[in-house]
Amino acid sequence: PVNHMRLHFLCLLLVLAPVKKALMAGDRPNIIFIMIDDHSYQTIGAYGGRLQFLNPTPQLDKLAEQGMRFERCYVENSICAPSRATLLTGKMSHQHGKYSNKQNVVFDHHQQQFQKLLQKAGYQTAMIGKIHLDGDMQGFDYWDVLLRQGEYLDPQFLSPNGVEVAKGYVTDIVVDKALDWLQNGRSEEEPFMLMVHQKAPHRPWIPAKKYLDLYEEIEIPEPDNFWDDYEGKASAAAQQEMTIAQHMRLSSDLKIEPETSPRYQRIGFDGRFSPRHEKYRELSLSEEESTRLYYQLYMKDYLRCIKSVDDNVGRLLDYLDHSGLAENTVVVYTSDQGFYMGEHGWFDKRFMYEESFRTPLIVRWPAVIKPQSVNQELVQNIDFAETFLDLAGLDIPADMQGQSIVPLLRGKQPNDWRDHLYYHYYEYPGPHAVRRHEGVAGKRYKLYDFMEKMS
Ligand code: SGN
Ligand code: CA
Repeated sequence: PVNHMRLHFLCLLLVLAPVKKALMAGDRPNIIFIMIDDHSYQTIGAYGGRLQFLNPTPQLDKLAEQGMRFERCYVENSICAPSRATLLTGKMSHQHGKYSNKQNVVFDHHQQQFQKLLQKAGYQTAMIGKIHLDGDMQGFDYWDVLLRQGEYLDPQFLSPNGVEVAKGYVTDIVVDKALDWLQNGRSEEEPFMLMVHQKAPHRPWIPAKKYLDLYEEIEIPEPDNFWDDYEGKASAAAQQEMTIAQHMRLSSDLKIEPETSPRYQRIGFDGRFSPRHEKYRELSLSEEESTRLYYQLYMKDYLRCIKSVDDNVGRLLDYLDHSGLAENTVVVYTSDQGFYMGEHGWFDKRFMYEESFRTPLIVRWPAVIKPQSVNQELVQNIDFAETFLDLAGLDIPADMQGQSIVPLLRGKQPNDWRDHLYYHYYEYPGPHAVRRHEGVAGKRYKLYDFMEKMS
């Protein structure tokens, strides 16, 4: 009987061996999480659309080509600080408490956050760039974050050493710091989680000097609904303050007029727009002509900012290739929310309409993800924290509200995947005057309710 048992045991081992091997592929991978500020899916080549002909993002397109592109990734509150608090906690705004950008709505850094759990499990954790949550970060071995919103030129960074100015263009600086940490700041013994967070292409859309003339001779196509009159929509659609026609500043936003406000002088517009001031000094345009011109200026500056973002993604990917880390490093590219590229005549975000509710998500993980994958499931920014914990092989706390997307990355189609998302935008009154609203969205329909009477 003993021999019999031994035989059974051996058979079991033989049967389990390939399963075990499959489980090992991609075990405790490194993670590089890249979060961009206000990057619309409409301006990523891999997402198709009307701007594809510009080839605006060759590096991101390559990333998508080698990995998985999510077609239905959404946020739960389309605004910066709440989205970042959701990223760290895996919870919706009403649970993590940072439901608005307003400074008197405070993020409690003492609460549970995924990076604290990763750190405890032996991951090396680092956070560089824009996080937009006041106060000292917790759970990061290394953190060096932009002060508040962050500036494009000579930005201030906050770290355990206090506030320091870094000279140069913010998009390059963030990746310089990230590469420096990868090369000199970590040990090779343990896996790492590195968060690389860009300020660009956030307002006021200041391009790097070398890209000031990029796309200059090109006419950017307007979206079909550029001249939307909001007829038949909830009155909130007409009551916002984010139209290209009415709400762009001629100075800091469009750079047609010289900037005189102390804030922008402080961050140093450094004369880079003087030729533009000359060019448009004597303009006399009809309302329609000026709206069209503003759209061109806005879109080109935004796309120029994206060019630097894309270049810098390339720098990170090159490092992974050359260091041999690429195979077992998960690279995640996303934004804190979507953005309007003239749809409905708008810039900015906040609405549960598709362009701002939805956000790009591209994941590359050569050891596991089949190249050129496209995923159509409903995923949301509440899923990030759970996904990182799952990648590290850790349990997901019951009070986190999302779901790990690792099964989707492995090419599975779980039967019990969600079929609806919840959304809630709170910041009214506030910049751009978007009314508070909440809603649910499935793959096909959305139901939302504007709280018109809130003051
Ligand atoms: C600033 C911008 C707004 C923008 C918010 C929030 N104005 O207030 O246009 O909507 O940030 O952006 S600015 O004149 O200061 O640029 S967020 O991405 O941080 O939520
Ligand atoms: Ca943002």
